[in-house]
Amino acid sequence: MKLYSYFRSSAAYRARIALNLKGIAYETISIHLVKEGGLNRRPEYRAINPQMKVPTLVTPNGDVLIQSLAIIDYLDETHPEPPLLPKDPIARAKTRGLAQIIACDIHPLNNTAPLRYLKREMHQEQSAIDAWYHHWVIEGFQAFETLVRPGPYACGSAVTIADIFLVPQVANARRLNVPLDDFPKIVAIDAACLKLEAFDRAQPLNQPDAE
Ligand SMILES: N[C@@H](CCC(=O)N[C@@H](CS)C(=O)NCC(=O)O)C(=O)O
Repeated sequence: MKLYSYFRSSAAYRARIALNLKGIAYETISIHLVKEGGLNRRPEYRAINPQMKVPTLVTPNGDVLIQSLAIIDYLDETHPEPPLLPKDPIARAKTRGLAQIIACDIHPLNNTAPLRYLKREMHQEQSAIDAWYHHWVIEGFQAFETLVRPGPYACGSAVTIADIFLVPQVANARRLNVPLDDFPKIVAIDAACLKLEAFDRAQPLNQPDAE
């Protein structure tokens, strides 16, 4: 498989964790999201992923998959071990709910494209952009923190998509100096996950394109 990735992209980080958990070998193709206004905006990459975001996964058959959640679902369906969701429908829905706090309600407001728009098109000061970033992370993390009981992972003794989505968001929050003192359960889950080789190997600084 081929993964179009950028070391700092938390959405690509999710896909890297899932690939590692499943033991799937993959080639990383780095797409620099900052250099020259973002190499993801070049026509060559747009032809692969019209949304011009990472990650993009290319399967051995040449199928091109976009969106980290869809990619992770595909990996889970085609490589069922270890499962990334519990079997029980209620537990599955709760696990998906946790992952979606991050995927749907934190990350879309806070990733490169909206932050760049706030700066360039809305002419906001960096301090206002930082406040925006912190606000949405803290609001989402407050809900996540209330809903979990580390066991040691977000949904018990097995890693799930809730962990796969949480750990990259925590890395981003740390990079942007969001205080995590009010989130001891999140910090504990993050630490438990990062002890696993699959998470550690997926970390931004362990990527071939890390700067
Ligand atoms: N919902 C998408 C989000 C993908 C996304 O926003 N990726 C960011 C990096 S984390 C990106 O490629 N941004 C570049 C841009 O939009 O210009 C997913 O889960 O895959």
